[in-house]
Amino acid sequence: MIEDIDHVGIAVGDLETAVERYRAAYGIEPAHRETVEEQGVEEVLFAVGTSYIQLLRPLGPETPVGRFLEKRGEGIHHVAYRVRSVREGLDRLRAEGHRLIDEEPRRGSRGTTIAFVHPKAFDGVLIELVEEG
Ligand code: CMX
Ligand code: CO
Repeated sequence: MIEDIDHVGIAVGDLETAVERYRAAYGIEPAHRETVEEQGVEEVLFAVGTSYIQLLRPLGPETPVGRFLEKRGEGIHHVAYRVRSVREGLDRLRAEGHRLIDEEPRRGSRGTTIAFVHPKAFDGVLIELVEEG
């Protein structure tokens, strides 16, 4: 069901500094910037091969990334797998007995459809399913 790594989400305290660091160090330019209120983040995407690096800034302390920064500090927040259908992916994981965060597909950035799977289900890694469009 996994077609590709869509992105790796990285929680940062200072988004502009992190973006500049990536630009200067790796010689890459941001491909997309978006605020996703429903997820409580502002994100910047760098395209790398068929995937993205997603730098995440929390919109406030009481958001998933805000709580993560408070408890764990900066670092990898989640891994996103690209799938053909998020709905089919959720159905499959639910049928296999895995703990989901989102029971229904939601709207992500870039017009994608997304859903999150609980980190307790997969070895302490928060997983996001991403479907283009
Ligand atoms: N990766 C791995 N483990 C994580 C985690 C993460 N990103 N965030 C929390 N956890 C762990 C905690 O360490 C904790 O473990 P213990 O019970 O062993 O201490 C447990 O999960 C519960 O953590 P918490 O801080 O009490 O829980 P939260 O209220 O922060 O909820 C989670 C955690 C994963 C359910 C919540 O962050 C969530 O719903 N995430 C999905 C949405 C999201 O992350 N949006 C931002 C990204 C948007 C995007 O990519 O577009
Ligand atoms: Co993401």
